Amino acid sequence: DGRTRVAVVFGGTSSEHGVSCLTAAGVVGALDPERYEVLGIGITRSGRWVLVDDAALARLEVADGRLPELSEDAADAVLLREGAGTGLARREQHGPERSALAEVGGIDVAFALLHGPFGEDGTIQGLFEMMGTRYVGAGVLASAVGMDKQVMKLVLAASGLPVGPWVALPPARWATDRAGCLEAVAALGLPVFVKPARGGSSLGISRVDRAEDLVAAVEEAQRFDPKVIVEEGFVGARELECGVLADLDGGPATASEVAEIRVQSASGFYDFEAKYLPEEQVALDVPADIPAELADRVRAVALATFEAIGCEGLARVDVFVTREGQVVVNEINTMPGFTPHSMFPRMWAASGVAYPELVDRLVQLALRRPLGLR
Ligand code: G1L
Repeated sequence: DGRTRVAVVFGGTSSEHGVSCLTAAGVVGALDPERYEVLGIGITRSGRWVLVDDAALARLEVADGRLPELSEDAADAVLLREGAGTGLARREQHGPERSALAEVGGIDVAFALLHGPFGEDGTIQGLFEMMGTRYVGAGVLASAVGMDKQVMKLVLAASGLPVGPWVALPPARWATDRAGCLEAVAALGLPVFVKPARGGSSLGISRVDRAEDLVAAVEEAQRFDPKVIVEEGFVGARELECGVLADLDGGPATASEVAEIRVQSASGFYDFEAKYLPEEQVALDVPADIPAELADRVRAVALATFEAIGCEGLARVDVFVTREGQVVVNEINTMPGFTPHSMFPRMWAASGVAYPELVDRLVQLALRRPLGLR
């Protein structure tokens, strides 16, 4: 009917299933129905791919204080033929498999709103590449680099960007050279932050203030990723964020107003609890109350970070400002929180780009993107 067909892939098997559903509701609600036809593709908690009709999309909202969730009752409508990690084991229980490639034809552009492995790590982007489907946001490589904190730091450091000291603990090294690992970590001083290398959310992260707590913290992080990264904890640093958006005409990307996260949580950092539960403990200032000179430096670092990893579409860059005033990149997030109330949309709203405009711009960017090598 002349409208652009937009597939929204959401849900997923990760801990952030509900957040993804809420994000899908935001994106779908922002797409102008006169210009866009939405095709909802859900991935249930157990990993089944299902078609989500308009009525079911409209029901994706917070009810009784609970995040939305995809129903497991829906019939399999879309299945990956070879769906590594996406519920392949359950295939037999749910009847004959059918190919996603056959059933989801005619998509002009896809949004993947999925968290963690098989979502923001480049794998679903690779699936889209192989299908010949244009998609919003970072490509395979930038997604994978942005997901892996060790590789991210290597790329940023090699590009001359300021990153804090870190030690990566791959499982084999931890298993065979524990003393070497502990020695390398000790050189970082205390406190340190111990994180799953490819976490994405804040699960499995801990702040370690005493050397004797390190092993337990590493083992906790390993529950989420066999590869762990230990980072110097910047005591007294401010946490700032900046949104980056690609240019529609292929020019240089643009950086948003800078925001600040002021944490008052017991654990002393912006953790999973602070992010999703008690609003009181974390203050979000959009824009941040900082000198214009500092905001300009943060924006410059954010744009350089976006370029360094070869990002496309959008990204949120999180930085520390040390007590000495140096801007250090903490991380780049190629799939930032993206409900209308999340930081990235709020930073762009403060910069004059409202949520529906933001979503529209992302779709238009994806439509203009050439397929294949760019
Ligand atoms: F498609 C975009 F725009 F690139 C995009 C995709 C995913 C933006 C933001 C997100 N974020 C999420 O999907 C999530 C925060 C719900 C999980 Cl990573």
